[in-house]
Amino acid sequence: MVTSLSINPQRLQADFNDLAAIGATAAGGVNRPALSPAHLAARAWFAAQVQQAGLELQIDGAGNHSAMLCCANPSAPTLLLGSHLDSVPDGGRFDGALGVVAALEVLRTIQEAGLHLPVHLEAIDFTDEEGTLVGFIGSGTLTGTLTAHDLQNPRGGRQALLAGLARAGLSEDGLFTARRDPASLAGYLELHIEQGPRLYEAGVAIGVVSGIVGIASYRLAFSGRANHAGTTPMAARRDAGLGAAGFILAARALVMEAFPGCVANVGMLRLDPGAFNIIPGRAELALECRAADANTLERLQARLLESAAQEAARYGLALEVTPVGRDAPAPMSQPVQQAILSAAADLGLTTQSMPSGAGHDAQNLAMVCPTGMIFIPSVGGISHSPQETSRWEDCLNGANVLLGAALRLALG
Ligand code: HGY
Ligand code: MN
Ligand code: MN
Repeated sequence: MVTSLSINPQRLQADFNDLAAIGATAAGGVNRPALSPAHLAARAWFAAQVQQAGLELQIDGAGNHSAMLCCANPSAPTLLLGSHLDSVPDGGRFDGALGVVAALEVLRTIQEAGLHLPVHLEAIDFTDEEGTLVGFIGSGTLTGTLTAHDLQNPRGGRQALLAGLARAGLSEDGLFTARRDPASLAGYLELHIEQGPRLYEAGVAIGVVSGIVGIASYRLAFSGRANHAGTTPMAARRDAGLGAAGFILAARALVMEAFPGCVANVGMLRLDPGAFNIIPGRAELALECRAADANTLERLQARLLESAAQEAARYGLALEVTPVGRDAPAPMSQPVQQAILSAAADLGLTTQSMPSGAGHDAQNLAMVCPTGMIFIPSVGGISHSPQETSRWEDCLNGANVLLGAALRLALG
């Protein structure tokens, strides 16, 4: 077993720091929404790193960028390692980026060691993991879980999607050429920060992900009547803002009382026309809810929409509900989890099996090939924020576990 191999820490850190400077924000994070100029600059940087490493660069119809380390057998399957270079608006430096630079570093380490594996290795950066545009464009098209219908009314709006595709030189039809034959995939491994507090609080080095939550997204709109804020009696108002406010509080109460382990979030609220002296006639909300299994997610979605309808009725409002995305929950492969556990044990690292409350490209890859995720601690559990950070020692441990698990899966 090739257990003496380890990644080059200086090279990984140099890559990570160079990448963190692309789309860097004054607050210490990154702002690289999918297919934005900053994201495309990050991809150009990645492409240059791939070529500088003497690896083959591959870009598919969905814009997924890959480094390829091919084995001697052209018809061998491919073991995918990777994550995503796009970020949420004003996000952190580690979410996605760590997994991509670690995957590239694993390929370089194996190439330098002159190891000849029976599978191709691929380090991939998936398009739009964060759902700024649609959600999982890259992994969804590669696995066939994303359809043309999903592009008609996406989370980020159709115009933003079309603008992003144009900026990146991609086409809607071209996206679907990224589809892979599942038989061509030996598996998928992703290193990622936990984005929650559990590993950090428990003092555990490595999280072995057991499963990834399902996510359902909706755009809600409460409609009442815009009117004069000064002359309209309080009892005579049809204030859309009240429907929104009532729903946000009711959603929180519902999840905390009846759906332990689940979450619901209203991450965007817009009141129109939006003036001091006009009663809002319309309130638009971005709603997302998450659950570890499909049945619970179905029940949660239904109860939340019921609650929204009750708040609309309470304040004499109309309610429009538009589904804008749904990603199924996914269990992780037992053999891949075992490979991660063995790789961590070889390094004397503590491990903890845990579900992922965050969505990941791995939940799509799990539909078509053996898939697993490696978590490392997030300091204070903070993520999707410029304050997101992880200790560098943990990042190195994660990259070496990624290397060890990849070798186990490749060599069997
Ligand atoms: O939203 C998520 O859970 C992930 O960070 N994309
Ligand atoms: Mn991520
Ligand atoms: Mn994220």
